[in-house]
Amino acid sequence: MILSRRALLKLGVLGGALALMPLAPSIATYTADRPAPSPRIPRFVLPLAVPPVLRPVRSTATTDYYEVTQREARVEILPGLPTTIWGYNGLSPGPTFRVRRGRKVVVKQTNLLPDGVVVHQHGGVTPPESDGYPLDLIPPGGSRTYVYPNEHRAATLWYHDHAMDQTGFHNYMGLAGFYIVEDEIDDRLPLPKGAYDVPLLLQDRRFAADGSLVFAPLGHIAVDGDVVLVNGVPWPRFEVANRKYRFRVLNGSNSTIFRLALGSGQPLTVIGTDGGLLPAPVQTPEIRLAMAERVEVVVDFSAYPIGSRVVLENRDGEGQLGQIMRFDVVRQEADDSEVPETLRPTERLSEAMAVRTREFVFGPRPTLDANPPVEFVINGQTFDPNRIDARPRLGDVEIWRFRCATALGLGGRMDHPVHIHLVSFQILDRDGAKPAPYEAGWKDTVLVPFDQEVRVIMRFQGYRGKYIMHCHNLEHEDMAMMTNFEVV
Ligand SMILES: [Cu+2]
Repeated sequence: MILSRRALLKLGVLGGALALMPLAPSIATYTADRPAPSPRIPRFVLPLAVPPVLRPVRSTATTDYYEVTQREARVEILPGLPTTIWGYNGLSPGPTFRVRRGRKVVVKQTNLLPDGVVVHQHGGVTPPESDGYPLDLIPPGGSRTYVYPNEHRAATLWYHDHAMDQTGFHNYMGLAGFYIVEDEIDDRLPLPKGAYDVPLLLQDRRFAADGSLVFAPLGHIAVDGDVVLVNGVPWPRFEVANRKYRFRVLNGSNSTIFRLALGSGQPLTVIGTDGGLLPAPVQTPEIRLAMAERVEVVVDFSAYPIGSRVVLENRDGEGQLGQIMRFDVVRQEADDSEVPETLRPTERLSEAMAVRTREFVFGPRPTLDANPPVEFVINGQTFDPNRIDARPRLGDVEIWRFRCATALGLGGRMDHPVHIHLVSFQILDRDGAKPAPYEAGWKDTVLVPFDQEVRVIMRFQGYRGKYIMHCHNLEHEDMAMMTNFEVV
């Protein structure tokens, strides 16, 4: 059994004094110190992998049934070195769900891992019993059936582990995959489809000399890797035709924010956000993508001669973290796809529709009980499964205002990507100013920078019941930066 990080803190075994501790029999290393650099490997050599689409085990007129087994697997991520991962069906990323809006999906998840797990469909409108509440653990050897009505408009959702106190480690070990909802509005648009519609899961990781994963939640504040993985492949190259591609980009890192840009200087054409297509495409030179956020972009490679190489950069990354992957334009192809001027009609929620405003202040708070001496709190409190901090009524529109607390300079620059389960929201403003145009669509996760106040507006619809809101820096989340709300 793996002790939770908070339990270890209470026992006083974590902190600077602890150098190395094997976590769950020798599958990975947990270190409280700054670890050695990962083995150096050449970039842009390995081909991009695209996760396989999962097929249902059976289907009826209304429902598709799937089965997934969570298990350990030994894979080759760094050339010539074995890495133990935890994967859905032994894969990381897990297999991709591609489902239809309105068609019910039932997933039987079986846990063959040594630790209790929870599956959350991130961004979904899901009944509370299937939403993946952190305490609804599937024990080792057990299984649980999740029911997804798929009432969500077409969007790039994802599924990942959400186990209490262990979400960071479980995700780091590989428990994440795409869940793509499709509908007739998306079908009718002439956007790139099929092999030209490619999901890209971005993650940073750290490896020991023997290839095993190194999990280093420095001061329980952040896990920062020194290898960038795209769909589980370090710095891949992707051979493309000189035509348009749709990329569904997900930041699946524990704690790392990316700032995406093309090395060629070509702007990115943003067509969608967390919750689906924008009303109209937006051009932008770069995109800040925090943990759990998704952005859909179209890149037109017809601007480049055959033989061109275009690097997807991370403008926030130093050294080799400044590069993510490379597109090699290798062949000529006809292109009948287009980016239309209007994508999807979107209802704008206005302040006048809101019946109330709630305020949430994200910690840290100083404490003498932990090392480093901070607690990760929301409105001054760590998570308590029995405490409900907000009770919005079904159908109501509310404004939630987010800001960060700074305490004694501790975590003075700590940003928090805030994720609200069940609902999609729109960003009203950042410090009173409109958000970037590429953030103007439906969202379920919003970055709240340490020095900024962010207001979001949403309608509580779908289901009554208990859901959570939390920081999606998974280390903060595991330090109990979560709160319950109940839709009544
Ligand atoms: Cu946080």
